[in-house]
Amino acid sequence: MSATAGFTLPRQDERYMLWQVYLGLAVFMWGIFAGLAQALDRVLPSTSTLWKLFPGQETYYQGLTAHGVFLAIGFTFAFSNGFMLLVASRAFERAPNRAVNAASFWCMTVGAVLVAGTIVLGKANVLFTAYPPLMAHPLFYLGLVLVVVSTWLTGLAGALLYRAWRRDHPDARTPLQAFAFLATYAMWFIASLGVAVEVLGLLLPWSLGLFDKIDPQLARSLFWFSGHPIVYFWLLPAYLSWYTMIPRQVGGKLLSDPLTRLVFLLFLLLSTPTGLHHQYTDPGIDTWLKNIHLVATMAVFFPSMITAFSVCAALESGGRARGGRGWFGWIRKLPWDDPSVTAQILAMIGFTLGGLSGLVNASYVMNLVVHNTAWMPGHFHLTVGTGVALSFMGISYWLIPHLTGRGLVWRRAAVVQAWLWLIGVFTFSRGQMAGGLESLPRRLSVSQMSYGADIPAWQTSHLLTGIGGTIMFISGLMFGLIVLWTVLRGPAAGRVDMPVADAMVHGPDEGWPVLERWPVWIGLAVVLIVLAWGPFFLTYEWNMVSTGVAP
Ligand code: HAS
Ligand code: CU
Repeated sequence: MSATAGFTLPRQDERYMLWQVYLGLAVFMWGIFAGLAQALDRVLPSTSTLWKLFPGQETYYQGLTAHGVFLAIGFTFAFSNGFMLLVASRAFERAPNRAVNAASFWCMTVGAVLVAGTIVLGKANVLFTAYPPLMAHPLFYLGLVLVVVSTWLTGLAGALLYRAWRRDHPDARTPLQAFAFLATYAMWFIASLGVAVEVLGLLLPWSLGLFDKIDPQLARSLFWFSGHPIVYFWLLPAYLSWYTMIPRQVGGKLLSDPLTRLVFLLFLLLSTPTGLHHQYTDPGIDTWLKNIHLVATMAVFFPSMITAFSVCAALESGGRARGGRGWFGWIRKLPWDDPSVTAQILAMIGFTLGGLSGLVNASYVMNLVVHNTAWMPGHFHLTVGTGVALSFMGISYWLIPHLTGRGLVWRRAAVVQAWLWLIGVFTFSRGQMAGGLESLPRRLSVSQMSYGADIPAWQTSHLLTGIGGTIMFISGLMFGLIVLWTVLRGPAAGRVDMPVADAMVHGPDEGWPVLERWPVWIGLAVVLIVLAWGPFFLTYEWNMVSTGVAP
């Protein structure tokens, strides 16, 4: 029984959440289809025919835009909105404001249609970073605005829930899952202001012809203001599940409730002052400032290390409660036949390597070796492509039965699906990373490249990337079929409970009261951002001119 089993959410409210999850999953299926084209581009000898086979992807860059935007922005945001708001509503035991919840759903839907439509029509071949001077159709930018506004509305729905709940519980500790929601969406709201200014102030008016020049360097920097914290906006819903749900699913306990809160607060504080680690090689930005962002990046590594330790402890408590003995005997006793658990443990294993490769990226000197090479897709398919995506698949394996009342079909196939994803991504990322270390550029069509096709050091990389990516596609397709069949034909098994874990060593009331003081944490987050980004914006003009970047 979950702690919130007594509370039922009105069906209509749940429906908006469920449909937002469905939308995310539909976009996911389209995104992995685009991913297959990317994988085949590495191994098929030619070229133009490949891109004719995939509708809406007549060129490599159109396909790569679809792949990146659908998966990194559409799938993650929509899934997170639906899942996180459900969790927060359950934790607060209240229905969210229906109009706000509905507005979030409709903004996401209309935004997704505009973004996907412009990409498919070939009017937005700008990749997911949308760097100018590449220009997309104005409707593409408008779609992006709506998608981001949808996340703000979901955040607002959660904040309203909190306000109402606090009125009734002036002295109580916020339920942990709701706390995680608030930290995640507060972090993202502040962080997303960079990309909001970029799109509304630069890209959209420029694409409408309101001015004919744009400053690519300023646009890039505004993008990365949001672009690093966005990775934690993708990640934190998975962390919420790893901390507060997986322990219950494996029959164990969450290590410490206050420590978990501290971790989410550290992300609120440290996610945004880091963005310049994407711009180590950019001109016109002082090295000392880049190094400040480097230090903040190393600091934001820390809460993930706490997570690794805490989640391992929780898994161990579950394995031991199930009779596991000895140093490693508990691992075997984990419920590996449960696809939701297996997918998420394998996501953690993939993410461990992704996180470690992030250390390489963050280190200034090593970054110069791997920046803009195929190493990067190796890194982020282990992080967002596995730590997050495979976790979301694992979550779906209980979430869809929970919301539809239909039992999960083909459980064994679902377990195989999770393993296949890990095998696929390991093969893929091994290929990409090895290629990157041999200077293979990223964002390059291998089947169409005019040089380097015969470089021996790249051949194994292409092969592994092609094979690994294809395995990932097969796994993703299996996932889609399992979910679809569950929704359409799953046995009417009744709703499974939402898992909510109890704490092992420290309960909610043992934490410092200051953990509940949102103005303190949000204020501190803003101060850190001003310290890390203020000098950049203040000296921007002068730096550009004095270093010869701008006339
Ligand atoms: Fe990153 C580039 C640095 C995390 C995604 N990153 C990217 C890009 C993406 C991305 C998409 O400093 C490319 C953007 C583009 O298109 O240009 N990244 C880091 C660092 C971290 C990090 C230091 N990245 C992420 C996450 C992502 C993500 C999370 C998505 C979700 N990344 C960089 C840098 C660049 C970069 C540079 C720019 C490079 C360049 O030059 O362009 C850290 O936050 C990572 C911390 C993670 C860990 C792992 C903890 C492990 C855990 C699991 C434990 C396992 C258990 C299982 C419990 C320390 C929590 C046990 C199992 C049993 C069975 C017992
Ligand atoms: Cu980053």
